[in-house]
Amino acid sequence: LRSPGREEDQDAALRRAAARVLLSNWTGAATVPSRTLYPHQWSWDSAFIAIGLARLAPRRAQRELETLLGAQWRDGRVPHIVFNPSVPLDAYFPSPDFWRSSGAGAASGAPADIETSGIVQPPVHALAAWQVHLADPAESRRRGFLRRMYPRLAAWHRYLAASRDLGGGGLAAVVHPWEPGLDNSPVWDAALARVEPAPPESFRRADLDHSSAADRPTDLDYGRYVRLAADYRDHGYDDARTPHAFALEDPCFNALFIASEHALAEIAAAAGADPAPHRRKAAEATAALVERLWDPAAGIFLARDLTTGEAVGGHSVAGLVPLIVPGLPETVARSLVATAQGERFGLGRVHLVPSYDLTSPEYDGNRYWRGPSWFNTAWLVHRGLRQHGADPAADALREQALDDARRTGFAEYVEPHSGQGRGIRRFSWTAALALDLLH
Ligand code: 9YW
Repeated sequence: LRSPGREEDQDAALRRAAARVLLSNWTGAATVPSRTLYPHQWSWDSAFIAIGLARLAPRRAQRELETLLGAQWRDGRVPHIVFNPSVPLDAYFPSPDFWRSSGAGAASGAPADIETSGIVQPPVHALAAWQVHLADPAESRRRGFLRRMYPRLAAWHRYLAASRDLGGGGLAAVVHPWEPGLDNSPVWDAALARVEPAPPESFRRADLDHSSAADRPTDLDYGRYVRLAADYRDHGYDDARTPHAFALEDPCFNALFIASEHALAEIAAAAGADPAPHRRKAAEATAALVERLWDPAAGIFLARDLTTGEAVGGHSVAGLVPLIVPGLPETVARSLVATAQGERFGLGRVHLVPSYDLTSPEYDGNRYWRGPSWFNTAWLVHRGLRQHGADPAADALREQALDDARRTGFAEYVEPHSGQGRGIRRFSWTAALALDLLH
């Protein structure tokens, strides 16, 4: 057993180490997920990073979100990557010359002076902005942080609620496997199999310069990612005009939308606007989430493929994330906790929360989102467990996340059974979320 004094020392050392990662990954206006593998600004990474930075340097956390929202398109979309112009084009693929956002034309309203991608990532931003505000409300008010963020965050949510409701049922669809943030999850396999891959010689993967091929998506996955992104680009990133070959409603993406919509209500009230429309939208989207994606027999939320109209059968950590939704029916929450603790996710018996069903033949404990445990989804499940009163399970998950972050040098993900680090190290959101959990 660790003695209390020793525990304090360890926590202080971890806090210093996490701070060092964030400081060294700061570029002057934002934080890169990793200096080597991901040398630009990523959308949902920045939201998680801001949540951790708020514990360290609240003003810098505000800057992180301001920089991201500064690259917002006129249609409201927040791009999944904001490119750093001083990084060489071949450092990351797909690069600005692939996305061609600044030349995308007046209709999409992409900024003319900043290069971005054209797809999105999960909307964690309002949730992050509210936490950043709460970390230092006086400084936030002095800088007019919420007043400046509110219209941008509201436009981002309107884009998702209007242009992305491709199923017409009140949920937002993702149109590329990079959008839900769980790139190569087995959940996308069947939908992706219908996509004709771009020829392998038409692109060069920069990710393999920095990470082991066995831990990354395959070349065939990449061919399909490239095809889908190119089709969207060639239709001017116009959601109504693009014949989306890939369109799904993802439970994690929509749960984060709902949690953020609740935060947006708080932000609206603090910024002198009316919170009521946001509370209404959050309640409607919660009802839609349960009605369209909850599978009571499986005890988990399932993605819905809008091409076939069918639920996608696999058990992914994305299906547990709705635990963070305030006002989720208690029976649903209880069933989710039981699923997390059952044989498919082994909560409390393996490291963190595996990204995919441990009992499935598709499970691969090393390969990215096909099994490994990630710190952002562990942080979300931790938050959900707390919210629903499962404190012993939340405490254990918190302890383990701190331990795994320390042991692995802030790995990108870990193998669930051994707890060994996988992917890159000094990964920003791992450090940031450790800082938040330490608080
Ligand atoms: C890629 C930056 C991003 C994360 C995603 C993760 C990965 C990009 O890295 O995607 O090149 O594969 O899947 O969730 O935001 O950390």
